[in-house]
Amino acid sequence: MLIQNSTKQKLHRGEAVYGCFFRQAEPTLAEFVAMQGWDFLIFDGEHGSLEARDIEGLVRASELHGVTPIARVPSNQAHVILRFLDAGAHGIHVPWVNTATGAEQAVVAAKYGPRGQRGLAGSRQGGWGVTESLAEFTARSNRETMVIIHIETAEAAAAVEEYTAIDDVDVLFIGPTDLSHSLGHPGNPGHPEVRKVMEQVAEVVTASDKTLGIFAGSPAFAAEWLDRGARYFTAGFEGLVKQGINTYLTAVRG
Ligand code: 3PY
Ligand code: MG
Repeated sequence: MLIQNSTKQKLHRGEAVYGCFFRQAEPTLAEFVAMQGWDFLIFDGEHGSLEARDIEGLVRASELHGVTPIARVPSNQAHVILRFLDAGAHGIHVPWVNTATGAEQAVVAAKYGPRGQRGLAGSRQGGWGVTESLAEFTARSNRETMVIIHIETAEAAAAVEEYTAIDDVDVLFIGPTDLSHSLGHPGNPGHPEVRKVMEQVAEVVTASDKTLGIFAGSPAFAAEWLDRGARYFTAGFEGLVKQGINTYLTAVRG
């Protein structure tokens, strides 16, 4: 299968995209989740135990239903990013890069030359060299692979202007939970100080050519940030299941 990133295409058309974090090493469950109509799924190798070897089956489940498979990698180290992308992910979420230099390192690890230095071999992402030549694949992969960088510490938020200058970063993504912790209000992203920093980040990103992304566990929060210019939204699988179960049990028990 030739990698084609429908989420990236939608963002280029200015459309909003919606995805879901997923951290179970269960391709069948991932397939069911993919069938619900998401633009993308993010397989979580940070706050989850997913390894590159788990990603392959999850990517297949996603591709089967035209949903963009993205991996949240545990760090920006080149050998880590390489394994998640080679397993077939169409993009990476990179958490906890607190400097623009760290973000640039992630881009270099994710892209082939001349932009980057990703290690080249016939891997799953490139159809093992069967579907097209490696030369064609490197160009395609550079075009289709997305890089999403988290802004989730006070240090990163203060440097956001520098992040907007990095070529080939597609999305600058606010992580409200880590940011709340970093700003001294753990687990309270609604605190006015946290809100203020998120709004400052949003202003800088929306004035640049990068897409603003944010974790939005509720439709109301997503709608508010759509108005603020965000176009890349994520929710979490467990949070949505919890809401569904609570709504059901509350209704049936009166
Ligand atoms: C955060 O809120 O810290 C995130 O990383 C969202 O996924
Ligand atoms: Mg985070």
